[in-house]
Amino acid sequence: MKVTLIEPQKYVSATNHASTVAMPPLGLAYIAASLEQAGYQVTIVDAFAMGLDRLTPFGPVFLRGASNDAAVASIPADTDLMGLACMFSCQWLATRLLLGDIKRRFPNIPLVMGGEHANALPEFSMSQAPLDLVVLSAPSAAAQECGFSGGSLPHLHIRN
Ligand code: B12
Repeated sequence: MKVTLIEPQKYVSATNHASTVAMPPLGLAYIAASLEQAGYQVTIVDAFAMGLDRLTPFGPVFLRGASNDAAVASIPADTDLMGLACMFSCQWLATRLLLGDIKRRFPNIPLVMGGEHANALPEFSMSQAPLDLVVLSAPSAAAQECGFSGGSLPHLHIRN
């Protein structure tokens, strides 16, 4: 099974130092390692790293990273599952746009989200974006559950 993990552009506020530092996607790296150990083939599309010097105005702030079009174009056409994280709720306004772009390009491929914002507001997130699954906890176990078709899936919030 082929899984693509996507790191979106990141929110940057010129007046907030905590948002201007480089933020390597450690969470996605953990998920990727766990999936690879379980035998999945993983591709990471790191839109933030693909455009470190690219700042795009987004309301009163900026987004740093490659465009959503470039990120979507980097997703392998034969992927079986796509996942990304939303760590900060302030990031959600931008991330939900990327989720829409991904789903328009891959309407039949399951789209999964994890991370702190997803855990805090799973139903709200699913109401605002075309997510198929939200991972609630124990993400390594949950990420592996995404590939299973039956049985108990205690770590997932699934669209009915
Ligand atoms: C380190 C940290 C930072 C670092 C970021 C470092 C980095 N590399 O990303 C810095 C200092 C930059 C930072 C900044 C901010 N932070 Co901060 N930060 C944290 C902290 C303490 C740990 C995050 C972390 O790296 N965890 C370790 C990694 C390995 O875990 P992870 O990324 O969460 O990934 C795991 C899961 O989420 C999941 N997962 C991740 N991705 C995916 C993908 C899929 C598909 C799946 C299935 C699962 C999955 O699996 C991973 C492995 O277990 C958390 C608190 C916490 N305990 O989570 C707050 C936290 C995320 N931060 C928070 C906030 C509010 C901020 C700021 C807005 C603060 C501010 N006012 O400036 C800024 C925002 C920056 C921005 N760009 O706008 C809040 C977010 C709350 C929210 N709902 O928005 C948190 C939750 C703290 C809190 N309780 O308030 N932060």
